[in-house]
Formats: sequence, structure tokens, C-alpha cells
Amino acid sequence: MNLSDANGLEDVPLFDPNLVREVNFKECSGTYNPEISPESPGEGLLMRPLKISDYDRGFMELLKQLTVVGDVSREQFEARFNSMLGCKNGYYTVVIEDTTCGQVIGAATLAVEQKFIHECSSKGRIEDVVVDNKYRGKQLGKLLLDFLTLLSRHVGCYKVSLECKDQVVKFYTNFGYVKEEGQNYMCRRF
Ligand code: 16G
Repeated sequence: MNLSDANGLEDVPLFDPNLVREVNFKECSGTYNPEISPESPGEGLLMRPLKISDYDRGFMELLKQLTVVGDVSREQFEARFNSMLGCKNGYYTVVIEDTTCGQVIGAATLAVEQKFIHECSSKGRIEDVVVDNKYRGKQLGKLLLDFLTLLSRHVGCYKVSLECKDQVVKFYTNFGYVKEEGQNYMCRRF
């Protein structure tokens, strides 16, 4: 038994699970056919906040479909999760679980950065959106994006941004994301 089991922390949600139903999904940018929502993402599927036990439901393997993940031990994962949990209202990682096999098959994160500008407002950033290859075509990427975009406004962000590869620019424009005139995304890698 590890420390988290002993403390019963395995299933502590990263953010308030009520937010999944509190966000007014009727305000989302598009239509769904068939109709799905954060509360009903599809048969056998459940949308909810990340928890530590998702390490054992393939969460890290799923992220490997997006980019380099490397070897992350359970202890490292727990430490990072707890650090995010400690940044109150800072990290909203939402997952979609296939409850028929107990695997995490979709995930995305809203990171909320506190600001002094805009009357001490916050800026949201949507990160690490990934849906398992085997679950493509079920509108789940769209569902994750719509949910986190609405959530960013719900938690008080004055804007929300994301960065993405060329081939998915068109996908994100469907959600109202635009390349802003005169603004450039710049990056330095280490
Ligand atoms: C994509 C992701 C970004 C992620 C990056 C990883 C979305 C919307 N964008 O751009 O969040 O951090 O890939 O790529 O999910 P990297 O490992 O090359 O930084």
C-alpha cells in the first residue's frame, strides 16, 4: 500500500466535480450529432476531474499520443498532482474514462494564470488536449475543448488561449480561437 492509499487521497479530484454540470453547456460554439454533453459524453463514458488513481488507468500512456512524456514514476506523478492541487483554482485537468474498461481515453487541461491587469483578472490556457486514437470520431476532442473554453469563462478568465500545430489550426477556429492580428506566440526551448 502506498501513502496515498493510506491517506485515502487516491480519488481526490483535481478540481470541484460539480463544475462538470455547473458550466452552461448550452452556450457552446457548435452542435453535436449525436447529442452529447459533459454530463453524458457517450455510452459507457464518464467525464470528470483527474485523480491520482488515473495513473493506473493509462493517463500517462494517453499523453504519449500527444508528445514526449518520458518515464514518470507514480511518486513523481503524485507529487506533481498534489502540487497542482495546492495551486487552488489553478489547474483543471478533465479526463474522459471508458468505464467499461476503466481506462482514461481523453484528457485536456485548463491552466489559469492570475494577473494584476484587467482588474486582477485571470488568463486561461488550454493545454495537452488528447483523445485516444481508438476513440476518434466520437466528438470527444470537441467536447473537451467546448467544456474547457466555457469553464475558463465560468471561473473568471478574461481570455483563453492555446497553441497548436498547423494541421489543427482549422479545428480550433471552430471554437472561436483566432490568430490575433499583431500578436505573436513566441517560445524558447531548453
Ligand atoms: C500541443 C498542445 C500543447 C502541448 C504541446 C506539446 C493543445 C491545444 N496543444 O501544442 O498544449 O503542450 O502540444 O508539444 O493541446 P511539445 O512537447 O512539443 O511542447
